[in-house]
Amino acid sequence: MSHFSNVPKIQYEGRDSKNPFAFKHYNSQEIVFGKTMEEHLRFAVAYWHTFNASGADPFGAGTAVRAWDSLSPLDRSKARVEANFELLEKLNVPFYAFHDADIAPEGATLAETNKNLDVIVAMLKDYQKSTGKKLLWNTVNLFTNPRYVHGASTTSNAEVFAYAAATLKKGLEVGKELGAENYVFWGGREGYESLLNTDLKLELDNLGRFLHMAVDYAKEIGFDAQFLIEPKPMEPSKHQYDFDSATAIAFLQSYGLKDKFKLNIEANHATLAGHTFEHELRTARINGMLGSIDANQGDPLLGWDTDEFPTDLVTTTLAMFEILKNEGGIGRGGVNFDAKVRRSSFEDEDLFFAHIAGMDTYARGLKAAAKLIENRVLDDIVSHRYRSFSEGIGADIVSGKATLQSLEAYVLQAKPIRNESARLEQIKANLNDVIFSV
Ligand code: XLS
Ligand code: CA
Ligand code: CA
Repeated sequence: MSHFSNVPKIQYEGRDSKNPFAFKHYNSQEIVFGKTMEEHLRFAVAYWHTFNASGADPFGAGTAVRAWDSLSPLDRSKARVEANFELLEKLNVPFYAFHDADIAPEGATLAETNKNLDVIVAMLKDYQKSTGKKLLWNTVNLFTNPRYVHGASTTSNAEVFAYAAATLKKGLEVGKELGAENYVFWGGREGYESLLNTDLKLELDNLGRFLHMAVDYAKEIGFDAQFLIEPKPMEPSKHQYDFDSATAIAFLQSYGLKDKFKLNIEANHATLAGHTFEHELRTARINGMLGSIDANQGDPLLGWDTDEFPTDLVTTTLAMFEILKNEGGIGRGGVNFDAKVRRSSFEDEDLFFAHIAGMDTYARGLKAAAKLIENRVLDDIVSHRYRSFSEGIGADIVSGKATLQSLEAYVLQAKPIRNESARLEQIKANLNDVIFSV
């Protein structure tokens, strides 16, 4: 059954097209920097925002009008499966991503929940087979149900830890059944509100235990997805343990998990942490931990996680720069649109216009990033800026030959220090020229 009969298959028509149902920049088979756009970008649709979100906010009810609204819970889940594959097909998006709670209704018991999941997972599997679409990642929702009031693996209640672990077990089985490329851990309630009543050490140790259990069980059942931690500093918790890339990497290292995980970096979470998206990506990349991205953007005037579709060309260019510089590019990861249409964009067509906008913005970012690298626009600036470390005293520092004594002796006989301008305004203008030339 068609859920979006008004929407045609979206094709690439080029930058001069006036057709709103067309890509102006995303041309899946076009070769950029040695690979097709499709291979570089590995786009995914986020189930929760696209098929479950209603547009409700803390001050008002949902506005979205969807064909499945009036159905019973299980039928609604089935209709969303059909809608998912129709949308993926029409948008030419190869992947999707979900939480367990997005795809099937939660039952009164774990057994009932798992039974509902089995029905929908079987349906998803059939659709994957007939359409060739794939699961970029799945995860389990350990934050919506009131049982997670004190956290999931970092709760003060061992019964809740057990429930979360049982839910995770099923999530890994579902991921295996559907051939997920990755499995995501986002710790929405893994954090604390006040240290006055918190055993910080026990909570962090338990988080480590939980992740080790996941690694062990995945190995046991032969689920070979890449495991990803998704950092976020706050919201819903006041302080979340996977605060940002650097914090998550240090945690994984301390708990002996670094070689089992990579990071899923979300743009809006980076800004909530007081960083740019490219800062988070660069930190992950230079540590060999860049796994996948959640492509969205926040609103600079609002301090919360608005999950807007990405339309900022500077950000997508710098994000794609990091991905192109990453060994193996995005690898098994992808560009997942963890983004929701605005409350005022409540019609079905908006789901398509929003994804077209995001895909075109990433396609342009990819082209601009490739040009930045091919023309060594930033690389030459950076290597010139740090050239003092390639010769003389700088080379001695980098090679480890220099000591405090040798550096003191050098300074005592050296000429006065001469610094150079960083030329940032000029560089930003060059960046604009590259972005607007593609
Ligand atoms: C919420 C997160 C969440 C994760 C998956 O802010 O972005 O949706 O991506 O649990
Ligand atoms: Ca996310
Ligand atoms: Ca978010």
